[in-house]
Amino acid sequence: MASLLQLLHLIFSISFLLTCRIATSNRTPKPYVVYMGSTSSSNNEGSEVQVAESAYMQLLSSIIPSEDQNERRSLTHHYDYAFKGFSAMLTENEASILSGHPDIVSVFPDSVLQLHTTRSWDFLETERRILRASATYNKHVSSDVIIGMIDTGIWPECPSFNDKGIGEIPSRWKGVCIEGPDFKLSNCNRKLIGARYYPTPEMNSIHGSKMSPAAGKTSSGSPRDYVDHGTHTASTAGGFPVVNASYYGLAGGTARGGLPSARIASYKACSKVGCSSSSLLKAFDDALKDGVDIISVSIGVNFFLSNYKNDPIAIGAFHAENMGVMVACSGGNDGPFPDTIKNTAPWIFTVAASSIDRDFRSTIQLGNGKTFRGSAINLSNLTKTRTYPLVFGKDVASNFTPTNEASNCRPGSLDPEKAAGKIVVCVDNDPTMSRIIKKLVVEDMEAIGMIFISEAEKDVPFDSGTFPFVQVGSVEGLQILHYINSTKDPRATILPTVEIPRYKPAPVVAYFSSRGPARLAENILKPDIMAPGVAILAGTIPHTDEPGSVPVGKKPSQFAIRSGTSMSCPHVTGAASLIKSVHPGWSPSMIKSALMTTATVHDNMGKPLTKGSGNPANPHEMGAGEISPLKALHPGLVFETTATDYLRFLCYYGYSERDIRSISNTNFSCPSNSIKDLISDINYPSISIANLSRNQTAAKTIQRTVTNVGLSNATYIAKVYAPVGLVVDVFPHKLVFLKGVTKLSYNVSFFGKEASSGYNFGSLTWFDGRHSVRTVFTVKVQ
Ligand SMILES: *[C@@H]1O[C@H](CO)[C@@H](O)[C@H](O)[C@H]1NC(C)=O
Ligand SMILES: *[C@@H]1O[C@H](CO)[C@@H](O)[C@H](O)[C@H]1NC(C)=O
Ligand SMILES: *[C@@H]1O[C@H](CO)[C@@H](O)[C@H](O)[C@H]1NC(C)=O
Ligand SMILES: *[C@@H]1O[C@H](CO)[C@@H](O)[C@H](O)[C@H]1NC(C)=O
Ligand SMILES: *[C@@H]1O[C@H](CO)[C@@H](O)[C@H](O)[C@H]1NC(C)=O
Ligand SMILES: *[C@@H]1O[C@H](CO)[C@@H](O)[C@H](O)[C@H]1NC(C)=O
Ligand SMILES: *[C@@H]1O[C@H](CO)[C@@H](O)[C@H](O)[C@H]1NC(C)=O
Ligand SMILES: *[C@@H]1O[C@H](CO)[C@@H](O)[C@H](O)[C@H]1NC(C)=O
Ligand SMILES: CC(=O)N[C@H]1CO[C@H](CO)[C@@H](O)[C@@H]1O
Repeated sequence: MASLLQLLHLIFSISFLLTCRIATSNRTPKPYVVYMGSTSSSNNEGSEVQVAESAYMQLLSSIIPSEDQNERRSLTHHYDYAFKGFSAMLTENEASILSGHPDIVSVFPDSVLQLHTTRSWDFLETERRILRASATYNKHVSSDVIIGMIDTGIWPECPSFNDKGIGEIPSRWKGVCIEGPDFKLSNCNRKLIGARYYPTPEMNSIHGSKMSPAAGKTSSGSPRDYVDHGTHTASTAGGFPVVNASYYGLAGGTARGGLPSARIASYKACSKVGCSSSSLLKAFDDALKDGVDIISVSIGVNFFLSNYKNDPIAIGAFHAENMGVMVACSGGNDGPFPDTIKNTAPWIFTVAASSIDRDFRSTIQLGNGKTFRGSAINLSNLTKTRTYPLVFGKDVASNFTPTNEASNCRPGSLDPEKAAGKIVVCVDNDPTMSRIIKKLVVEDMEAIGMIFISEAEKDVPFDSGTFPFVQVGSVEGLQILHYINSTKDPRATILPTVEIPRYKPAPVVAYFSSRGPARLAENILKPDIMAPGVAILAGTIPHTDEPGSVPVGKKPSQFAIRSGTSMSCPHVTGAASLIKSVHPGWSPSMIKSALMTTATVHDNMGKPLTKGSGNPANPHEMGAGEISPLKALHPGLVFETTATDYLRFLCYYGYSERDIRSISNTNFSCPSNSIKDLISDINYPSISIANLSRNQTAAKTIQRTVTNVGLSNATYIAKVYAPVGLVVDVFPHKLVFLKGVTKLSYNVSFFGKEASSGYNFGSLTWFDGRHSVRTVFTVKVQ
């Protein structure tokens, strides 16, 4: 009840906030981020930082009118280590003046980014396949890979952050463990080696009045996680192995991170409400200064971005990549629609989500004895021996409510008198209202349980706590509605959830996983890769004060089951850490290439990977395929994407040479013919051509360079899979790495005269008898 009211209150406050924004005059100061490009390498010492800070202050005082100086002459954050800039309160006018300043690359509103749990906030869980694999390597890998998690903080008491058997903290580590009222220095250890926090958007600050004590606890004055997102992602990426981990008996087994020996540094930049851009940038700057090796970001913008220069994740990740630090990001949960993939800059490792070989099912038993298997994670206490009245939402509508609203169980649409004590059936033909809200509505009516008919979400179980909740697809849903129509006294019960191990087929692309192509630059194929993101078990915070989350008589679970690309991203972070620990000298792009070219495109039935509908999945859905971390340790060849490639990308994308020089702190000159089509030529481990004209008399040629990281004197032969009509040639067809030769180039030409219109998907594989180096391509034929 309390949680429903909080939620509705929040929704109201957010719309109120938006209305206020629109009404604000352009003279009201608002938070902005001012981005000034790369630091010079000498800027990284303490005294230099102070110089930078005072320079920012001067810049600020030069544009703020003198009468406002006392009030507003202050920086919320300043960035000094990997990149330059600051955040401050500015009027629209001042922001516009600043953006014309020659030292400034961009000025953008300090907007709030979202956590990439499923679109309804009801994130779900993890998988053990990869994790099991890493155990083999634990003994002889260095344990000095440091993973920086930019997220909602950490719950240090979670057993995943135990440091038993882990060696001394690497001496190169410069990070700190910052204390708070509820976070002590002793909460850090040799596993959790750093914890910082930044101002986060708060519910309190959004609507100015106090929330319930539980919500108030999401204080930003400590590195502690009060959301659970950060604890869950950190334990997936680098958690210590915990035997007998389970969620009240479900998903039981050993829970561990991709590289159990990895160190974790937590940067809390987000609350439940989201993450402010200025805090995210500060977290990136600090993580790079502290000396992390890999950064994991399960966060993204939820609005259309017109530009990389206005995206704090793209900016932070660019400078990380420049310093040899990989950044893995979730691709978002806005699927199954095309053009929804987020975090698509070429220097980001963009992760899609798949299901795993484990499923959670709950049986619905109707009064007539018929049963249906639905998808559920419930802690319900209903049994087979008793059934309850079953009703469709529209049949228990409150007065004057449109039928469609009540069928969807929207807030305010049901009559508590009619719904109490019953199992309520709800549909989902209203995508703006998430199932967690519907569940809260039905629970609030004091109903006994809920059956949710959703073709889209039927395969993504949802943790409904102790409230009996089960999902079915439209076929089963129709039969249940028929049954309700067919009898005077429809009844049903929802049986306990059971786990179905070794579920087939798996992996399957998750319906919610955002799809390519990438809006900003279609000539880079996104997402890059896919990893488990449906019903993932990992560490959590003890949910003690949310009613209904803990079964009567049990202790709060230390593990939780969550879904979202938020959960798939740390799997890739963990896999990348494993590779980094075996190949410490590899650059981020080499690690990315290794994971992409060895990814699998087959499921556990040996068939081509599919999406929820059962149709084959394509690279806009799964990128190069599902990660295969052990194979990625020996990729044979890798594609190195260099700093120059990224700068050329910025030229082709259309940035001015002046901006690119600021961003990179170099004297880089753009190629004279800088057009978007040339983006396809960036040395990336996949190929995307956004526009292949049928009329073209000559083929379109793309160049790639591979680096041999296997034995010298290897000979690779190319094999192409292309759809009928699209002619793809590789020249040369054979790559011979003689002794001393590590890099070779080849050309791939695409000729589309006979190809079918629209997207053509295929692959090019180099094979030396031992390694398969597979690159996927997408070609849009016009
Ligand atoms: C794990 O659980 C099983 C059964 O509940 C028990 O027999 C076993 O001792 C447990 N192992 C550990 C290490 O706690
Ligand atoms: C189930 O648990 C709730 C409390 O969570 C209790 O009110 C209800 O009576 C229980 N139902 C059964 C059938 O045991
Ligand atoms: C149930 O009955 C109503 C009205 O009699 C009808 O409109 C609806 O289509 C029926 N639904 C099913 C699933 O039979
Ligand atoms: C750019 O070129 C100028 C003049 O040639 C030189 O003074 C400056 O140091 C160069 N800057 C960088 C970042 O290389
Ligand atoms: C594709 O290329 C053709 C000719 O090369 C051009 O006419 C067309 O506008 C381009 N379309 C897009 C979407 O770029
Ligand atoms: C392509 O060829 C067709 C037929 O020859 C012609 O009508 C059309 O204008 C051409 N389009 C372009 C972009 O050249
Ligand atoms: C490569 O060289 C090694 C030793 O130099 C030799 O044993 C091996 O047969 C060679 N392989 C090929 C494919 O030539
Ligand atoms: C690839 O094509 C470019 C021109 O399109 C040419 O300059 C280069 O030599 C070719 N590379 C190879 C390996 O054939
Ligand atoms: C995961 C879980 O706790 N499932 C529960 C669902 O409800 C049945 C009936 O009470 C329990 O036995 C299951 O444990």
